[in-house]
Amino acid sequence: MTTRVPSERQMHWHAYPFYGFVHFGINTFTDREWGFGDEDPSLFNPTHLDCRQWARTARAVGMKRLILTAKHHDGFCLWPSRWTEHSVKHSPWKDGNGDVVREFVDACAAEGIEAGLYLSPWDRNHAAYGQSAYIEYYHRQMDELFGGDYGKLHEIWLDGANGGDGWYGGANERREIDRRHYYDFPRIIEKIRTLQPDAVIFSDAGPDIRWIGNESGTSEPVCWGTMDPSKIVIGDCDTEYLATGEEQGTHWIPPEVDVSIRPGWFWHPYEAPHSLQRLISIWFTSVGRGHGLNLNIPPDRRGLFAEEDVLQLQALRDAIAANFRVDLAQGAKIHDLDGEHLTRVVHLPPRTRVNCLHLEEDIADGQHVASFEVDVYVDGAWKSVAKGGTVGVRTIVPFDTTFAEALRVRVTRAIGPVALSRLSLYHAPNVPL
Ligand code: FUL
Repeated sequence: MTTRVPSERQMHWHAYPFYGFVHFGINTFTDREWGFGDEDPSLFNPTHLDCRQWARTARAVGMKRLILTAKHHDGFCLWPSRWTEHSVKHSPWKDGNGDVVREFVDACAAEGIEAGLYLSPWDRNHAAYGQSAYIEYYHRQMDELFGGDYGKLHEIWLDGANGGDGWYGGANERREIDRRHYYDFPRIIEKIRTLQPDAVIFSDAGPDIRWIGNESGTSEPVCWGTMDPSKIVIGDCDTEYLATGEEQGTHWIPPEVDVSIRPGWFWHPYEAPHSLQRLISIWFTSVGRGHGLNLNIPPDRRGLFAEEDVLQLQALRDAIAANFRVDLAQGAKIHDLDGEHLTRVVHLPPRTRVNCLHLEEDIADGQHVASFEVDVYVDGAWKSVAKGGTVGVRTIVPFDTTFAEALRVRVTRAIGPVALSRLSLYHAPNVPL
């Protein structure tokens, strides 16, 4: 079987492209983004931790999944791991008897959303980091988290960062690793497959989903779900390659856009959520291009999503819903023209206002459209309104509002037979500026 088409696991992931990241941990209390690893666990003390509020918010805004940082680079564990003292068990929260991961997975289950976990390979607390003993420690932690005690997980997030310096059990030094071999990612991936066969695995190079190559929520109009993972070293990769994928790539490894609702990944008292306009733009360059949108909402020191973040998420949900209320192509007369590639024409009532086109390819056999153009028929002539790149799972193309009596999509280059499975047309009030 060819690997240039999505697996069942990936098809499930494609069906639910909007989900949330939850960066929470010792950094929430120290006001840092990358904790050094020497933080005192007693600093971890959320006053009103309520994972149910996270999950309820996520469900209400249409997110299908949440992914929690069980351990970030500082090494502090949000569950009482047997294998380290650097965890919630030495915090005042619930007198050291609490388990955030447990509360998190229970809350997701109660709200009917999927749970995923981030377990940072880089660990600035662990004395053996850089040696093989640390890798065994990482595997023991995977056994704890993924082995079944916390139920079924749907996404495992493998981070590639490594900044070198750290506390490392008091050594307080720089530790460079061989990024190509040290973690032995193939072994880690094999273990996750065994323990959590339904989970999609994220890393720079997949195996199921890849990084888009930036953390600002942007993407390129030409982006292939296919790539060649052997060209990527996790944590040291060509971000331009990740952004476009590769037309003739050997594997289907579609991108996830990970971005925070605020400037930082962790909560900081002086930061505020992005504007609604920016969030709308992010939605269009992620979900609107067929990618996953993993939107981070950092709980505050109470252990709650901040009110202003929740309001912004609701505003985003409403803005997007308003866009796609009426499909103007529904019930319209549509015909295809023969030619080297497909041209599809949609006939509209005179003076129909349009500004947004939604296309999808049937990806069961992979994606084939490499470029297309969009024209409208108005005042007796065809007028070009947009040029597009790949279509794939989904591409939603906003353009300047115009009257149209007809609209046509001309595929201008394709790498295989084109099967457009959806063409919808909107007059959307909330498009990127
Ligand atoms: C990066 C990390 O270094 C950031 O802190 C954050 O967790 C982001 C999602 O991934 O690699």
